[in-house]
Amino acid sequence: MAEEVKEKKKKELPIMEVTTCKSTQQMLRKAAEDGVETAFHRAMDMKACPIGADSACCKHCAMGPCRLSSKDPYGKTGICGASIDVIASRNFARMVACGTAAHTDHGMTMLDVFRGVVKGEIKDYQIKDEQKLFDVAEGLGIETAGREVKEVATDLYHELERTYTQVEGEIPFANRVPPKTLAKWREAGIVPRGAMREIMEIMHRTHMGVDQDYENMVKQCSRTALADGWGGSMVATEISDILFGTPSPVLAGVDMGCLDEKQVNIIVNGHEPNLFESLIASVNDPKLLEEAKGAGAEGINILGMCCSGAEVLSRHGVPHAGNFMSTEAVLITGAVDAMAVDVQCIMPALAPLAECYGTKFFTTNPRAKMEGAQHIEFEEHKPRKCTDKVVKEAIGRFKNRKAKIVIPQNKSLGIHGFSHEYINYMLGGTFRASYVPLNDNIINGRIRGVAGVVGCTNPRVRQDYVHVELVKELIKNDILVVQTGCSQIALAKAGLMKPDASVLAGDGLQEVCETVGMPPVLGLGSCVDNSRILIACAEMVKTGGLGDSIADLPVAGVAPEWYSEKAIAIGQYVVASGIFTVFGVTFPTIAETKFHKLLFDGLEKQGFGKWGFATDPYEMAAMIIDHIDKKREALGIMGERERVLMDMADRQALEVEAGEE
Ligand code: NFS
Ligand code: SF4
Repeated sequence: MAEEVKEKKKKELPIMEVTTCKSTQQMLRKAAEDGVETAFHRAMDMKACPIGADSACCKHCAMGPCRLSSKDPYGKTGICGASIDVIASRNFARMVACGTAAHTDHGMTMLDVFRGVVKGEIKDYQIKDEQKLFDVAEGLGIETAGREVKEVATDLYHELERTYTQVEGEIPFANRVPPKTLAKWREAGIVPRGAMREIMEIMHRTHMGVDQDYENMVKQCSRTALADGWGGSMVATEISDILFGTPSPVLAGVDMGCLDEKQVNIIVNGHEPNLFESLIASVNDPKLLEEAKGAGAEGINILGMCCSGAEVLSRHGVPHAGNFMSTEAVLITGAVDAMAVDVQCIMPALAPLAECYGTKFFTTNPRAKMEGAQHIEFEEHKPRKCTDKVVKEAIGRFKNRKAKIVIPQNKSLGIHGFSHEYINYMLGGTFRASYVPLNDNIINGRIRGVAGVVGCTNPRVRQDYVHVELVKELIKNDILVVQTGCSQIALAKAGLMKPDASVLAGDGLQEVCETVGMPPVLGLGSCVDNSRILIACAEMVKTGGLGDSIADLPVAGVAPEWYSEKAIAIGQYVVASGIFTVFGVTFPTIAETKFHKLLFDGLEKQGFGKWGFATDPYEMAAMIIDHIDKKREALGIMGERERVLMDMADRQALEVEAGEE
């Protein structure tokens, strides 16, 4: 054992190569001193399985597991006779199903809270945004004139529940889809029924011996993924806005410098805003504040991580400590008194790591327990019971801090909280809120197009590097960038959420940003808030001048450092909605296969979007710019636009800069 440890120490983690996040770099150096390891270390020690990476293996039954050859994918089949296309499409479908399940279960939880509030059973949350409640209800054809909030909310609850449960017919928000896009879906038979039904069907179809046709399987992937994007995720966003408030721009700090040694530091890591909202109430309780002061603290400092962090950052300006690949690093500061987690993207490594630093670590959701963590169940009916306990435990740890505390002094202030409603208002003004100015600026070429840059970070690529370089390249080429999730946090740390970051934009985009006073990169919130991007796209089509379906728009999506199955579900609904979507890191297909060609080419020919893949940020940018120009060309708005790409000298200068420290 001791020898094994020594063995590991010999292989030193090349810190500068694995992350560009300054705080994470500093904490990785501390990790070496403290003798702890992180996912970066484990990724160095464990090579990704090449057959798995190509999705060329199947363990769906006990005749297998079977593995095909990546080099000669059609050279053999599984024992049952499954070809590479059957195996890879089935694996892909299960990723879509799992990602969709994650988002829709979260959305349904929000809807459960909403129902409890409407019925008066849950008293700790209220309907905060009545205007939004009425807007959403009206959009779904629910009568609002002269009716009480409670009546409208009850109808809305019942209507939205169909998103999950209905066994036939189209989900409610299908009515937000531009008519031509919806017609395309109807023609292909992919308008989703309830998410439960679609996920069930995928699980059935991916069982051995059911759907053995990759094209048919991809249809069900689209249908299920659409039940996420225009269903579960959209409901999560809309209901969270109704309950907790629709975001509008707010100045907030991001990065580990937001930790404060003199205060009790509590981090929430996860995805469901209700836990966070209750913690906010707890830390504002004078009794608990008194208790913290009694323990010698100046106050209680709460910070977010990952996606629920991105939501409260957007809604309330709560500081954010970092993205997915910093969740371990932040514990290494020793400054975190308690970390409470709920669901999704919580590394199992966190509990033992927290123990090394004496940080109290709590799971809170009945769905997500963890060995080595203390479970304090969060109940929607008595949310404060859980979050008050977390605060008290954190105060206890503050009093008995033993770990050495090192807080990286990096903190970026930026503007967050751009909802699709706010974009409307910001560009159009109070009295003529609309997307007309956005469309006009795209048509006149000041804005070349819009890219949604979203998704995770992944220890297989240099943390934040691809996000940041890609976004810089895009805005330089006058592409307005909208962001969510861990990607938004990467760019916030890099300082691009400030209005004065518009100096990095091309002349056209810069002019628009300066006129409106907005940054060239707009943070929209968490990953379920990608639904805000869909709604914005639908608005752009409705506003006119940019074609009559989402597939006509000069827009693109990209998840440059993705890791999660949720990302695959998102990618598939973005593609099915008509948008070109580029992924980095790795892609679970083999390029010469029919299944791959369908995803990367065939779908576009059928009138949908398509997938793209690249690992280099400049290559990604070039692909996106080309695609946007192709769409502009087709719309007849190309004008005199020209591409400004980094030349070789620029890139070499950059690499030198990155290599030194
Ligand atoms: Ni999205 Fe959020 Fe981050 Fe990726 Fe995970 S936190 S839901 S999955 S890693 S962006
Ligand atoms: Fe092998 Fe077919 Fe069973 Fe998969 S379903 S493990 S390919 S025999």
